[in-house]
Amino acid sequence: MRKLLLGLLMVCLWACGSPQAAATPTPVARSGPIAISDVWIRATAFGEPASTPGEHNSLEPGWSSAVYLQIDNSGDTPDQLLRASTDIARLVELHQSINQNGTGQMRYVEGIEIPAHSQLTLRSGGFHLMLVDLKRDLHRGETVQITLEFAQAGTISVPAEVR
Ligand SMILES: [Cu+2]
Repeated sequence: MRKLLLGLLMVCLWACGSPQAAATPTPVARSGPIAISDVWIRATAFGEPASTPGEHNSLEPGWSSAVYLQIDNSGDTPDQLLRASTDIARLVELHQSINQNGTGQMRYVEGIEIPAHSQLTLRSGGFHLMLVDLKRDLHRGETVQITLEFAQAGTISVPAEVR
């Protein structure tokens, strides 16, 4: 029985695991050694289930959502994501989700470092871009343009899929 449960768990881990665990996704944009892939935004449409505990709930007032993406740095020097912007929000902040005394919280960060020859995934429960004061609702399937600004690689504009 224990073996069967373990087997089921393994199947679930494989089937339910994040796609990021697989091969590096195809970049949607690059500048020098920095490549961006798998950019997506959490949908905000009303009536949808609340997001993961500790993460942003689209039903909360304030009209916020989060952007997740993967950054690959194939260069010999570190780079830093400094800022981001988009037409659909008044402000984009760089955030990090942290677990403080058992409760999920977020804090503002000045920049997100991507060390040389490494990849960093902005994901639920970790670093993310916070869209503050959305100008409209975000529906699954649409694409929104996000502009990223790096210390070394400069400005990179990427399409983000609303999921
Ligand atoms: Cu946040």
